[in-house]
Amino acid sequence: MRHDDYVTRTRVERERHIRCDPVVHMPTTQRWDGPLGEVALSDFERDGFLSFEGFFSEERMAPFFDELDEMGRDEDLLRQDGVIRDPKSGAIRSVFDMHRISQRFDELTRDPRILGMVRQLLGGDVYIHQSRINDKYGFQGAGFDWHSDFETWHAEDGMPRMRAVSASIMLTDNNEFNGPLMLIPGSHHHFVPCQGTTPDDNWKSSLKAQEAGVPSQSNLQALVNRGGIVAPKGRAGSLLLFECNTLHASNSNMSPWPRSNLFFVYNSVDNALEQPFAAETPRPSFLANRDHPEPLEMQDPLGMPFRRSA
Ligand code: 6CS
Ligand code: FE
Repeated sequence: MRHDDYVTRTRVERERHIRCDPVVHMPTTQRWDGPLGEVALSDFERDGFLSFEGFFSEERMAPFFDELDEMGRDEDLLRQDGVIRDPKSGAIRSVFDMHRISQRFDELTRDPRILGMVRQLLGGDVYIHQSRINDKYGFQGAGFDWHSDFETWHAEDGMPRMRAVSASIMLTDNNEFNGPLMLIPGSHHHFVPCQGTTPDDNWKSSLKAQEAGVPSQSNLQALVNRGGIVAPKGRAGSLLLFECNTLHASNSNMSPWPRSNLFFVYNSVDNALEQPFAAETPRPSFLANRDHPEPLEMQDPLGMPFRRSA
């Protein structure tokens, strides 16, 4: 039997416990070897996220919109498995594998500032575990229930350790009305096992509305009592980095304004996927990259690869 520090999806509920992995993985001697200073590093360690308003200019984001517009008219693309539609309205909810679909998005995964911060947090080379856009159209975009991404990636994809970070780039403004991401600061320090086994092919429904892998209300209550809830907002081009185990959720979009966020999930090359810990079969590759992880190399925004220093 494989040892498992993060047992979850059991028939009987298990108790929440403190995580068994560091939050910032870079060894202390090289901790400052990157764009994040000590204050930012300790904020991330304490809260489980960092938010950067106006990280990219709105002009820098414009070509990404144009490309998305084009994709929205590409019928072949829209029929692929990685395109998830809202069960009620039929509108696009998520498009997975953005970095494989588009070179422009692929290059953005290697943005030197983002990659520099992520390498610092994860302690060395990283690759893309998952990429996606979550769209919430005005008046109709549905929300996402509370969850830890790591809980799903561990249970359903076999991600062994908490050593991954999501970079969420706001492609539209995120405000209090259009369903911004909400996080529970400090929740990443705890692992909350979830009750209920994983159904076969769970992803076919979980990406529309999650049922397995949602923490109990008593655990959510306890963690919110300690950390509260925050919803970082900002203009298009703002960035949020959040730790893979930070509990998060979002409300539906009741406003007329669309909310579209891009997510790149970076995983350490030393944390490659194994067999799922709590599901029969691994999920498809557009949800969980199982290719031999090639470390990402920084790419300068004008298209020139950076030379790696030793
Ligand atoms: O199942 C997943 O991998 C995804 N689902 C959610 C609700 N968040 C993260 C991830 O994209
Ligand atoms: Fe999530």
